[in-house]
Amino acid sequence: MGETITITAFERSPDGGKGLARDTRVRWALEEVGLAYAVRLVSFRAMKEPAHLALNPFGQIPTYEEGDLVLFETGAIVLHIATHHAGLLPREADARPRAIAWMFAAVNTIEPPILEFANAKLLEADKPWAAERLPLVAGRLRDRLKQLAARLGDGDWLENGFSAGDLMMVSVLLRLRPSGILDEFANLAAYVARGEARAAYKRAFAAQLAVNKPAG
Ligand code: GTB
Repeated sequence: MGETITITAFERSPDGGKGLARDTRVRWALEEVGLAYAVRLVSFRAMKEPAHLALNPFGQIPTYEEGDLVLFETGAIVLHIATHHAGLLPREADARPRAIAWMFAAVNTIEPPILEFANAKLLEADKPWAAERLPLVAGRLRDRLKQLAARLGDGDWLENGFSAGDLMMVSVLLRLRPSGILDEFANLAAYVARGEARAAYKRAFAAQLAVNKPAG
């Protein structure tokens, strides 16, 4: 460790800097543990060129470089940061893998139905079957959110104290806010707001917004 950390992010994010692109969760993790980082901005075209494909075979952002280490996949990047720096994973033998389980739950159980829902609304809206499919997809998403909301209950975080599991889960849930579905689950909406209220999240959000701010 001690090497310069460089991540990649959209030169121009399609959301205009609302924090929905996945570099935000990596910036947030770095801010939580107090690590400085550099950002290399890439265009959509550059992401598909060999230099970037060498960093991420899927031609996506974010990537993470630290000395000889090159990583892609935000779950792996956040886990790497959390493993090497205090503040994002509990030290207790059983609490640590449980926090990591929530990271996997975020990307493997909650994010897929959110993406399916987003795709159904945005990419498939003009298909003749769209009106029939959307309620099915929304129903599957609500089922998962209901389960998550039941587990969270009136807790502040998913386990005892904020962890990388919460960082990933809040980041994943944030994408739902514009749809209104998040607000159907009052405790999940409050949970996301708690994440956004953290000083480290605010710094991460501000940094990605600064990239996307219109000139002038
Ligand atoms: N599983 C990977 C990870 O977690 O790292 C997924 C990475 C990923 O989807 N990257 C997206 C990307 O590079 C950016 S975040 N897309 C370009 C491409 O595939 O060509 C996804 C994203 C983009 C924009 C918004 N937005 O504007 O609202 C939200 C989310």
